[in-house]
This record gives sequence, structure tokens and C-alpha cells, in this order.
Amino acid sequence: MSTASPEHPTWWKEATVYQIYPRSFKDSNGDGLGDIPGIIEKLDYLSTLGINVIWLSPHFDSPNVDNGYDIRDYRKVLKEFGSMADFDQLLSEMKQRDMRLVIDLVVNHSSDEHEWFEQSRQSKDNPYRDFYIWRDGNSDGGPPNNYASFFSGSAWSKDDRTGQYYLHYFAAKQPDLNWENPSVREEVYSLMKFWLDKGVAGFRMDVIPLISKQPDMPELTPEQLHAPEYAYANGPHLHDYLQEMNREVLSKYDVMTVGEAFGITYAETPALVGRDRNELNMIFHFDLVRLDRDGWRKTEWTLPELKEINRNIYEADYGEGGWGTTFLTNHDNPRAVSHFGNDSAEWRELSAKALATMMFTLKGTPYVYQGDELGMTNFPLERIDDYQDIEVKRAWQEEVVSGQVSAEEFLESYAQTSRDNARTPMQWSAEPQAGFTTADTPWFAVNPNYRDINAEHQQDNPHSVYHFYRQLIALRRATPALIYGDYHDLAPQDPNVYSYTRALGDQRYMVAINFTEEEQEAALPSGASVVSVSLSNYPDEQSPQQDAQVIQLQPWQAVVVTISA
Ligand code: ISL
Ligand code: CA
Repeated sequence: MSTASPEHPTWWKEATVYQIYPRSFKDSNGDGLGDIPGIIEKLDYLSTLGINVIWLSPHFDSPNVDNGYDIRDYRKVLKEFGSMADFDQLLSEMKQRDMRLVIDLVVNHSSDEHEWFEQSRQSKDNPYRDFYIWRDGNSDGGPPNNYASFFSGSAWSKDDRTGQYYLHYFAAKQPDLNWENPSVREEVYSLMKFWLDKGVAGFRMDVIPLISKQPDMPELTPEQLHAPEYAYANGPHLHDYLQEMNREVLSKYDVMTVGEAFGITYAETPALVGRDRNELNMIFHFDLVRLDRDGWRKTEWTLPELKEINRNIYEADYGEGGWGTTFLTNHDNPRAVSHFGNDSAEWRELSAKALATMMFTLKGTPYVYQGDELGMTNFPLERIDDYQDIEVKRAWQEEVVSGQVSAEEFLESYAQTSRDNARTPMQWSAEPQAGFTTADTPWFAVNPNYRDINAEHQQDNPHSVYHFYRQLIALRRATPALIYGDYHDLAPQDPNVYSYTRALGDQRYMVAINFTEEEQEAALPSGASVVSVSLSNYPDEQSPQQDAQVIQLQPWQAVVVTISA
């Protein structure tokens, strides 16, 4: 059977990436905080799963105001995570297992405890003053404009020493770096080379579209204030900076880059990921994980809306020879099975497998967030004291303490959407603290359902979510059509079933996923019939039969079948 050879086959298109949030992954020294030696302990677990690339959320020295996304020293490992020798050991152990390490590049902002900012705030003529963005207050002494922080309040804070304000899109302890300053860019390229020369295989670039600021910083309209990322992103020099970064650094290494494209529209995507752009290899879009959000409020979503988003992402990513990503969650979002599936005891495993089938058979490099391979669920967040996330704590002040919103409405929404849902400790076993730590009090409470949901049980159960992820990863790796093939939605308006084809040459696959608790059916393309079943989350006797022209789907059943042309 001849199959068209894929255009531009590349390791980072064929890889499965696993995101590790280090503080919650595995604690090796009993201090209640995950660390790098703990990650080394679990590399065989990841290798067995079929993972060949790890994206490590920030491992750098930080005061942890935003759990590491506030960097104090870009060349130093956070001491609670271990030493530079531990980091080098991780790299070496990964190389022995044919795994590559991608690290987090957080250079839109630093920590206010970084040496650069300590200098910058000293005086207006300090050599580091222009490493950050300082402005005089407006005529009545307030902030320079109405820019809003993503963590509530103004994006400006006044520094009494010089009487000027500095810009911070996130926390006041996360001042934005001034990328217009060539010295800032040189420092960033230098720190990138520092880690690349150690053997790191690429970067996930935190809020990278925000690095080029609108020069005159006009006031935002009320509509812009509702989602300021679109006003902050895609400034006039974004592409100049990324192409310079490519020339100065990335083009000299065999690396992958993925941009956290917060605030980038579909129309702006090809300019970032087009193959001949020499900017980024791929980006994360946030439309899917935020399809049921109105600001901080949780709203409802429908399957046709989800399908339309996937179609828009596909057209944006691949329009000009670019590449894309697929993911269901990360450290900033709720758990996938609680968000898009059904996390009740009856349907959790089936729906977790069904969602994974979507993630691994859409086009793009799949990113597994730690614990989703187990079908881990949201945490029972009941009171504001259950939360750790600075985003929620500051929103509580702005929305509830101010009297604008009731505590009940606020907590009912954030319990479903909070970033804390994904930041609870990995559930390794039914031992105390889920085997994450020997400490009595980990930095965040373990989900009480760890006795039922943990890696040890699932590695011993061939029908577990873990083993289904392992089968999906192996299937994708072995199937060029699922990596490089075209995507076509067969029934965009069907409210219950998601069915689509992936085709490359004469390799033709159909995926059908039932997103409901009732039996449904999915019609094959006209004239086509089932040739064989590649994977199903139900036993064989309940899976599509050969020559079928309509697929019967059990509740939350997902199937991947080869079909005749
Ligand atoms: O909750 C969000 C915004 O309201 C998230 O979407 C997130 O803040 C946004 O996607 C940017 O995320 C990245 O930058 C932040 C950090 O808090 C996130 O953890 C990181 O993924 C600032 O560095
Ligand atoms: Ca530890």
C-alpha cells in the first residue's frame, strides 16, 4: 500500500510532549515540594508511556509569587528543586532514554527581585532603567493609562523612590521587560544559549506575543479591557524580535519552539508559524480551553462550538505550511476530564479515554499535562482558603471583597475553572499523600480521590486510562496519516458525536467520538466502509464491524478505524 510521503517530516511533529509542573510532580526529599531528583525517579514511567519530549515548567530561582513564572535568576535552579548538578543529571538520564527536554522561556517579564529590576528602580539614570517600562503618572497623579493586569487591578505600580510607574501585565512582582532595549534582547539570547549549550532541546515561550508593546500605549476601550490580551499582543516589533531570536540563537541548534500565543488571532497565526517565517515552530491557541469562559466567569459550551474552534485552529496553523499543537489542559486550566468529559465514577475513565482519542488524532503535536494520563480530576475547591493561585486570590479582592460579586457566585465559577485544579500533587499510589511525598503536608493538598485514581493501580490494569494513553501514543507514532494527514470534519453540526477523517495518500482513518451518556451513531463518508479497527475504548464485541457503513457508538465510546477510500 503506497502512502504519500509526508512533507517535511520532523522529530517535533512526530513527538508526544509531556508537561511537568515540577512543584507538583514528585518530591524526593520529603519537604512537600516536587523536585528534579523526583522527576528523574519517574523517567521510566514516562518512557513506558511513550513520551519522548518533556516540557518542564519553570525550574529557575524564583520567589514563587506565580509559582516560578516570576524569575529572579535565569541561570540558577530554584534551590527547593535541587542543584544545577541535578539538572545536568536529568538531562543525561533523559538522553539515555532518547528523551528531549524543552524548558520554559519566561522573558516577557522577570521577578521584581531580579538584579536587573533591583538596579532599574534605583534611579532614572541607572544603566538598567530601560530594562523595564517606566512612565510618569497621568495629570492627576494616577497610573499612566487604564491598562489592566491579568491578575486584577492596574497593570501599573508606582515606585516611590523615583515617583514613576512601571508596567506589569501580571503581578506587581512581575515587571515587564522592555524588549525595545537591545541590551534586554542580548541578555535573553545569551541565557537561551546558556541552556541550549547544556543540551536543552527547545523552549515553550511564555506569553511571547506580549513582548512588543504598542508604542503610544493608548487607553483601552471597555471591550478591550474585557480581554486585554488582544490589545497587548502582536505589537509592531513582535516579528522583528522573533526573527532576530531565530537568527541569533535558534537557527544554530536542532531545537523546537512552541509559543504560548495568548492574544493571537487565527488571522495572525501564519505569520508566527509559517514554515518560511523563521519565527516559531508551533503555538498554543487558547480558544478551546477557554471556549466556556466569559472573563473569569464559567459559561456553557456545545460540541459544534468545539468543532468550529478545531477547524479554525487547523486552517490557521496549516494555512502556510505551519504546524500546530493539540492539548486539553495545562497548569493554567482545569483538568480535562472534569472540563470536557464526565468525571463521575461511572463515566470518568471512558470519557478520559475519549478525550485523549481526540487529542492524539487531531492534527498537531500533542501535549499531555501531568496526571491527565491517569484521568485525574478537578480538586474539591470549596472555600477561598483552599486556593493558592495568585490569580484567584487577587480576583477575590477585586470582585468579592469589593462587594461587586457574591462569594457563592465567585467560588461556584472558580471551582470549575481555577488553575489550582491542575496543580495538585501527582497521584502515584494509594500510599499516604498519594506517594507524592513523605511529608505530612505537601505544598498543596492531595486530591482525596487518590486511592481510586493513581499510577500504581493503573500500570497494573491493562484497561486503565494510562494504558489507553500508551496505546494512543504508539498508534499515532506508527501512523503517518494521524501525524501528517489532512483533517476533515464529517458532521460539524452534530451535537453529540465528533467524527472526522485523517488522510495521507491512500491511508484513510476515521475517528468517531460519542460525547454523551447515550448510544449514538456516526455515518461514514458516502461510499466508504470500515476496513479495520485501530483502537476503541470498548471491548472488541462492542466495536465497529468490518464493512459497516454506519458506526454504532456506546456512551463515551471513541473509535479509530481505517476506512476504504
Ligand atoms: O489565567 C490566565 C489569564 O487570565 C491564563 O490564561 C494565563 O495567565 C495566561 O495564559 C498566561 O499564562 C502564562 O503566563 C502567566 C503565568 O501565570 C501562567 O502560568 C503562564 O502559563 C504569567 O507568566
Ligand atoms: Ca522536594
